[in-house]
Amino acid sequence: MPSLRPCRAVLTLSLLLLSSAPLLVMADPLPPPEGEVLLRVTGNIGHPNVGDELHLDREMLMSIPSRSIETSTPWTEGVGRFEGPLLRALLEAAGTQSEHVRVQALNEYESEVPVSDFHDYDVILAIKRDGEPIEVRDLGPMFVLYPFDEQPELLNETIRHRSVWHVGSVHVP
Ligand SMILES: Nc1nc2c(c(=O)[nH]1)N[C@H]1C(S)=C(S)[C@@H](COP(=O)(O)O)O[C@H]1N2
Ligand SMILES: [Mo]
Repeated sequence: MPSLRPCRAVLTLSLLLLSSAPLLVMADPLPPPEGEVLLRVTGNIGHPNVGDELHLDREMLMSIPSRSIETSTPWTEGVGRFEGPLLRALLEAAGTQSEHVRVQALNEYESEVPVSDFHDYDVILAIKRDGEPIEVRDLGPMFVLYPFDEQPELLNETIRHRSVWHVGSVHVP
């Protein structure tokens, strides 16, 4: 009966869509960290790996889409080659929706950063300088780095306040 064909097609299509839907919605959640936890993403996140938080060790941080930025900064000497995960990729890995995040330092300094910055600029959590880990007595273990030399308009007070050093956690409201 030809009139049944569209029904079967619709049924087949629905089954296909249903079976592939979870893949479209959920990125692979990251496994719990094995090494020392350097960063915690807390609050409203869709992909936690320890309780309701996302904990990352150095290896996991380096596995997130990253880039290398050659730049000078107001806080470091000369031009460095800084490397680390892109903040927009980190938030994607954590599964966040919010328009702002609070980047928190180990020493209690914190700053609210609009997520739009991470799409407008290649902002990274710099975790290496010239191939070497960044010591806590410098700006480490990680600091928020905007590509200052590529976009000199970033050298202003607002962006300096968002350039958190000694980052330990990111809170998603
Ligand atoms: N961990 C940490 N990060 C920080 C700060 C801080 O006190 N602690 N100060 C912020 C502020 S307010 C500014 S302006 C710059 C500091 O830049 P400056 O002191 O070299 O002007 O770093 C930002 N990042
Ligand atoms: Mo400041």
